Amino acid sequence: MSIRHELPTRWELRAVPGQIPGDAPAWVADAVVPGEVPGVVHTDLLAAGLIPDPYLDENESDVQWIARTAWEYRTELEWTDDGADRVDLVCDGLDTVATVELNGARVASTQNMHRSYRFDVADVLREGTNTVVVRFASALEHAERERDRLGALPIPNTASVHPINFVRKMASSFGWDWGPVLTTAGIWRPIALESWSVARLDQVRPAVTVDGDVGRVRVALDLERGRTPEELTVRVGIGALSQEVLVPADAGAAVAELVVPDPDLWWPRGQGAQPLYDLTVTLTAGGGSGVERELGSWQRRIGFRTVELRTEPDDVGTSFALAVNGREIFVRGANWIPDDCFPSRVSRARYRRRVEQAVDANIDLLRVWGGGIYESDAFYDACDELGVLVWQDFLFACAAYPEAEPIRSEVVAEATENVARLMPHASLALWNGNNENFMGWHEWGWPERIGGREWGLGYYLDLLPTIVADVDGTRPYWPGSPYSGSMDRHTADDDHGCSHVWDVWNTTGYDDYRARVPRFASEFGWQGPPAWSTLTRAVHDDPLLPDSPGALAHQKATDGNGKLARGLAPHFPEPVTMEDWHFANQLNQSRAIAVEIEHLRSHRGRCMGSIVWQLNDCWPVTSWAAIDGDGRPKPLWYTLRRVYADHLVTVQPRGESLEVFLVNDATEPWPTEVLVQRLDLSGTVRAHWTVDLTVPAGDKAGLVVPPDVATPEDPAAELLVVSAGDRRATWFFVPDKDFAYPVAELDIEVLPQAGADVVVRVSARTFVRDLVIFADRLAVGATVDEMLVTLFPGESTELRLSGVSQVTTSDLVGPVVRTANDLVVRAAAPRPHANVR
Ligand code: BMA
Repeated sequence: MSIRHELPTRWELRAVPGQIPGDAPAWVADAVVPGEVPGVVHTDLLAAGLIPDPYLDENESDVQWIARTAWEYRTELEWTDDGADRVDLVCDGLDTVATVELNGARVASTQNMHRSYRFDVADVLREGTNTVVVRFASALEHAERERDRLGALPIPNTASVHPINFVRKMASSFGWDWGPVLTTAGIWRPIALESWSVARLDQVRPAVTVDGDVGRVRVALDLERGRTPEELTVRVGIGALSQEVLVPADAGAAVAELVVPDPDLWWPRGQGAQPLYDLTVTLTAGGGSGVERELGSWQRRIGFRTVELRTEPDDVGTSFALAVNGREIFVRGANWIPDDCFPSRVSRARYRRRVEQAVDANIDLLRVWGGGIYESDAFYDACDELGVLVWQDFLFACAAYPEAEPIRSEVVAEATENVARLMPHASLALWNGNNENFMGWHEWGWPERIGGREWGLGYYLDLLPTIVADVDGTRPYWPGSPYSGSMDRHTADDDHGCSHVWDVWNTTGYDDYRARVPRFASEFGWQGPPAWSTLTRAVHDDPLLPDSPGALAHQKATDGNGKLARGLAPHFPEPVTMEDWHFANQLNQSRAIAVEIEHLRSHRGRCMGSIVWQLNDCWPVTSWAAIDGDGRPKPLWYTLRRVYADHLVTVQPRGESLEVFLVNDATEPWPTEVLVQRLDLSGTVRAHWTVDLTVPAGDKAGLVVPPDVATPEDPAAELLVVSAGDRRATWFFVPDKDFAYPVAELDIEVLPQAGADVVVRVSARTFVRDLVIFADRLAVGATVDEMLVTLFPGESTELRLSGVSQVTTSDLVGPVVRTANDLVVRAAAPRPHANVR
């Protein structure tokens, strides 16, 4: 039986003498601190109190020396020979350029964070006490040496200055336009000794397919043999079904197939249920002689579903749509980045929580972006259970990559391993070759800089699709995000394949989202600051301003604040105070993304997906995220929940007209009465129109609003309100800054408490738009169930606050309670808070 013996979790960590840079603090030479495994150097030094928290203020710059230091992890382990044929040291993840020594003998050297390693150490392991040393060289300097040896290739010009493309390590750890430069090292995933005899299960690859009413699981597996060749038995089972295969003594692989009649199908959330089946594989010896010995076993949960990427020529260009169990779905997705700069501290519970937050915002797909990592199984487990499809990038982002050795072999090893590792997950829907590297070629002037050299194209068009087909064979592959289906066609061609829409944020402003109709938008985003309590936990500038030093250290985008200001100016008056800057930019972020997603969904059919940049953050920062680095939802998160709901009502300008679109992404038809009203700010109906209709499942309906309803008498003081069942959409004829907002008058009442939550009733005496209660300003752990509520005079809403008690109405004033009104009408008035400038 294969037995796993975890290594101690407590190691000793020290810097390697002679490999400490001149700018390191003096204590580094002598310090020996506890090294937590799994873990990394930064978190160990932080736990030991030797470095400041790099997430706070400008501390990031004080810890840069760590990346140019070599680090040694050392531990002792007791070993008693258990008579096994083999004892392997199994490293699930080493970050990154490491040598491994056991009792002074070098057993291995590694240079890839994205794969695991297994070394036969039986010969060097001793009875009694053994010493394990893992020494990490500077990955940054390794990358620089490889760059110098092979010749530089383009890197992400706006995101990092380091040669991320010359070492197989999480690219964003070298800095990104939302992330700090915290290039760490360490034993970032579990490490153990594994003893086994006769044979062990190596790679197990379950290919799950559905054929009519029949599910099939074809399990291909590789075996590693020990000293004595023996005939073996592989048994594959799901519940009462099982299949046995005899493996001859000289064979190193086997295939077993299970046929499951009438399996319950796995669906993404909103489309059906997520039934998962336990699949077990056991390996035994001695079956023939009657004394069967179990050598090893493997269990995973699988789901039965088909997934296709449909890219067909059509009258527009080339479609791009995911179909699950034959049903094309409009993807309501978000991009996922590493949830922490140090992924070793992302627990199973934190993964689960974050995926739940995605689900609660009606997200049905997460794209694991190529500058991060192949996530831990805990992430994909949560996605399997909660019905979130996963689009997984291979780890190539915004750079040209060498195809020379040893990088090429590392790419083969990591891709093969991760395609196999992630195969059991029903949620995994698509493998994608790279992030924006084709944009680099078509839009960032790479051809001139690269000349005739290799730059990764061979990976994306040849190597990676071959690995996906050979190892898995059930999942679609697409070469890049974005990619229009051919290198001869410009990446920015919206009529073909998937697109990234970034010109809008970078330059043109969000009204321009409506100028482009991609077939599938796999990235678009708008920045906003993190929650106030997150920002003020991380940045202690006094005064705190958008461009005070600590705040700027938490804004990594090129000219990020300039883009925020230019993106705000067409919509809101220039903010006077920091508090207004914060709220205005959070609100503007929500507005921008609502414009794009409602636009994309109104083109359902031609466009079949929206993946907003980005769901999460890896630290507290002003970024495109909907959930900030402390896990708090920004106003954008509430907007995503609304615009990604199964039923969407939206008003869209089309030519000279206004059109109401009803989009139904549920599985049942949507019969509804649509009421379109033009109202003034007192709530008086100036014109109205009603229609009864049924929107089929997976479809949309468009209704041109009659001109008398669509045409305001006073554009600055009227709006359209469209109601369909419990859905309501608004259309304003002028931007906020030109709207005749009244001073918001609200009656706020804290209702008698029932249970732990506090319920607040807000009644409007005037028209108010985008009412928000910032619960985190009442208590750092507090949350609110809804944001951005629009009310007419006489209307009220009840908001539920969790994680806070003892709220009184005197707490519920600015800046806890905000509305769009007060950004506009009070912009010129004298303010009690610190000025922005
Ligand atoms: C996209 C992503 C990231 C980047 C984001 C925001 O290009 O692929 O590279 O962080 O834009 O600029």
